[in-house]
Amino acid sequence: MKLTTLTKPLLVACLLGLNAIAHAADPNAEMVQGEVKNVLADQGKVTLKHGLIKSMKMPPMTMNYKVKDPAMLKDLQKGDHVEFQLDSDMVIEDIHKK
Ligand SMILES: [Cu+2]
Repeated sequence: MKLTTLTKPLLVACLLGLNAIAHAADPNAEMVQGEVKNVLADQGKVTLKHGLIKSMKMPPMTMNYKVKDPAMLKDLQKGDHVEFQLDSDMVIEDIHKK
């Protein structure tokens, strides 16, 4: 899709708005079980094979997730079993090994 000069600023404004809503780890947020398939440190992302995420209505799958802080990736490696929490933008706000 080609973005017009009108939709571009709107899209940027929308993304900024979503960022403003992102907040600290919610103690009530769903803990999701997963397995690290890859660590994409240069992209600030991690590839996770995850179980059902009820709150997002997402079935089990393998996908890339962005982490809130790239430092969260430093102790993770392929094969690690983890638990993680997502914020409303589907960014990992908390992840740790089980
Ligand atoms: Cu997924």
